[in-house]
Amino acid sequence: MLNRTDDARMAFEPAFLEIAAGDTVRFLASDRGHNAETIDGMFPDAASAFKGDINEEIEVTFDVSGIYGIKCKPHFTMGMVMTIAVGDVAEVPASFLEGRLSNKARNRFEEQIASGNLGQ
Ligand SMILES: [Cu+2]
Repeated sequence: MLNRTDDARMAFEPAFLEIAAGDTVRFLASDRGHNAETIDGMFPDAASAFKGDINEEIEVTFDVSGIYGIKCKPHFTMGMVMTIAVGDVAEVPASFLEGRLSNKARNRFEEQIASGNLGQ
């Protein structure tokens, strides 16, 4: 969770992560004023939502394969989002980007999906 990366303001780094089912991700509060939480409708049905507090470093174990959209709540509309692909994600479900998203968040998700070569 960063105020600035090499090419973005208010961003997660990395913005896209591919992990195996059962892996644990630690969200680092490298800069202050950010959090990490799931976005409703953007994670597998069988998985549970999670929500870190502002400035909280959380560890999340991803047991359910699929694709997850993560946001920083205060900077969501500014596009502070990341994508985590858990297990073998052959394709991003059509519903992934169907929810209400700001243009910046949508653009970043599209970039993240493209960087992962997941197809859509
Ligand atoms: Cu933030």
